[in-house]
Amino acid sequence: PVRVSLRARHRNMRMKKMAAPKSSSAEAPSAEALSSRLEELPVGSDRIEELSDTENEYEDIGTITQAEQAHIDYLESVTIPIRDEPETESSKAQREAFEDIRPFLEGNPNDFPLNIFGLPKLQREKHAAFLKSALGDYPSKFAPMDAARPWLLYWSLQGLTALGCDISEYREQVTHTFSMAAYPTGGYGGGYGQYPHLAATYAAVLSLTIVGGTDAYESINRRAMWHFLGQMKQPDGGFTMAPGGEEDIRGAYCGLVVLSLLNLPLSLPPDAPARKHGLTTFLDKLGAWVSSCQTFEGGLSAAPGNEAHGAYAFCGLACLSIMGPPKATLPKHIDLPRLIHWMSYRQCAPEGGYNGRTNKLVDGCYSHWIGGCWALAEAATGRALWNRPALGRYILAAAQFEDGGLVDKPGKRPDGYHSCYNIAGLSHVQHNYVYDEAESGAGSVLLDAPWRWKTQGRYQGDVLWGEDDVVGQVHPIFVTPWGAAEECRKYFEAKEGF
Ligand code: FPP
Ligand code: K
Repeated sequence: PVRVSLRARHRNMRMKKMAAPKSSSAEAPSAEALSSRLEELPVGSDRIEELSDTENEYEDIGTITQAEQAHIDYLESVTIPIRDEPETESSKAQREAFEDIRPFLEGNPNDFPLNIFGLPKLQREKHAAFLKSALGDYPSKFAPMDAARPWLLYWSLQGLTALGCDISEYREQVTHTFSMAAYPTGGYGGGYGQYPHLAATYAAVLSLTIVGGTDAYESINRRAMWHFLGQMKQPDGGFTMAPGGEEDIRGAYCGLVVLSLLNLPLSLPPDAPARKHGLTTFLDKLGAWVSSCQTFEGGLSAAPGNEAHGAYAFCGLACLSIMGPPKATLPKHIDLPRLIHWMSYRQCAPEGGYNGRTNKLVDGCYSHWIGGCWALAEAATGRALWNRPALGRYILAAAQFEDGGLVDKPGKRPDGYHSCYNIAGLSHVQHNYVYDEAESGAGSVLLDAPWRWKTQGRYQGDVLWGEDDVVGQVHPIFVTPWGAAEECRKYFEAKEGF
């Protein structure tokens, strides 16, 4: 393997303020010089090469904490995976992406204020301002996003609450927006008059859950929702995303989220087409259907026969974790050793963030899609195999956009999606959740597994973030602020019938 050494330049940045470089000749090699040296390395060789020797560049600052040392050790130990002989589009993209990311791992190109570990601080105010700007009216260039409006609201609301912002001022507007997007025969579309879709429905129900309150809850037509979901349930056990639409694992997850949050009956409505095929409940054949999405790689795909992908893995694991205790449903339907193997290989070195699938690039959104899988897998296996500080480091150092909002990777523009899921990922890194059988779930036995999670303090390993960089707790299944989903479910449990 070609080994490159990343120096803990974050720490050096801090030193720089205190002590000038010894001489200008000791300046760190430029990024261009580094990449040309990387080019010169014999491809596929097993030579170990130290590329960036900036160790003696600055005065030492003396004592460093254990956490700082762990950070430095990490930077110095990471190895770029073997580069295969043939240059391919993927290998080229990987190399170019790494060169874009590298300066952010080694330094602080955005000139953000640094935390005590030498990493950029969480730019809370800037991100909040960015997310707030996505609530309200949109400029005309947003027209192609019209069908995704529920998502825009959800990403902003979820991101803002995780940043600690009070979103109650949006409650009325959000309730009004979704009362217009509700389809008369059930479910939500992107806006007034649009056909219903399970993704829009998921984002709408979660948004209403986040703002909470009787008006928001009561704006949901649960009886019509039950009928709509009954139309989505397929004879083979899965769910389509829309009437006549594609059947994929998003449907299985979104469908169960809505059933569980709104405490809807598990039996299929009388008019559900799947009844003609002998199915009687929403759970019939579902575990086996999700199981058939696990691929030879160990991850889960959108539908049987497709490629394993992080976003679909989360949907599948979360769906199973709604069906019952993860300790029971995951081993029953998933080959866990294979899954864990695949998940652990999604964490990119030396970037620290996750990619979504084999041979693809790190992207901040997988901080949630894969990062969020670990608590679920851990509830089933008792073990997690991920480097939480490394992911936190990618998010803080490489995924924060200079002017606010978070990104896929340096060089990309921020958006609500990447902001929401980077922040959720940071939350998964920082907080522990455990599934507790003894924890009183919801009063009802219907899909009560998601209500048995409890928070269990902060990550106890080496941290790279200070108090200022800690985001809020997020429900591991619903991806809503801790407590909001519980409120919603309780409200509907207290109601008789629809
Ligand atoms: C690959 O895109 C991405 C997908 C194939 C789908 C991802 C799906 C989601 C993010 C959402 C699913 C969840 C719900 C709840 C609806 P790409 O090829 O651009 O990215 P890649 O190179 O990282 O794979
Ligand atoms: K992508």
